[in-house]
Amino acid sequence: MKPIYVLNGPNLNRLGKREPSIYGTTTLAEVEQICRATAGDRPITFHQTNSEEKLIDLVHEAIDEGAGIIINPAAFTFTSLALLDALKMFEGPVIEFHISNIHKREPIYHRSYVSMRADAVMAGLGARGYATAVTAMLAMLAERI
Ligand code: CA2
Repeated sequence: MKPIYVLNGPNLNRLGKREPSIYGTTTLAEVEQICRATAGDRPITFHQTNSEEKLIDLVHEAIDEGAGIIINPAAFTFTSLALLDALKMFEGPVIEFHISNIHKREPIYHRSYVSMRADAVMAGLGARGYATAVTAMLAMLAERI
């Protein structure tokens, strides 16, 4: 069975350690456990990188090996046409995920390039919302069979 790729962009390795009022106290290691527990038999390929190049390489890997992508692109959401181009090459479902509600924040956080490809966009559910994203992805994959 092909895995769901859960990809996380820059600074999310600090999750749970900084700005708990915005991002909460759950760490990225805990997020990974939550995703795996929620996915059941469906494998999860989980990564975080601070590098735009590495994030694009991971999307390329998912193009060859992944069933679906859940991506929290962090700041690359608002800057990276290269990431958008890579995601456009992926044929399966894509969920754009943000821990915080980006639309409640400053205007620079309102225009997402990734949303131009994403099949669904989730924001503001906190770190535990990753479980909701995995559940939604499982349903999206089941509908495709
Ligand atoms: O809410 C989200 O998930 C974000 O994608 C997180 C990004 C931010 O640039 C987006 O606007 C929204 C990254 C925020 C900075 O990273 C931190 C991670 C943990 C703790 C503090 C900051």
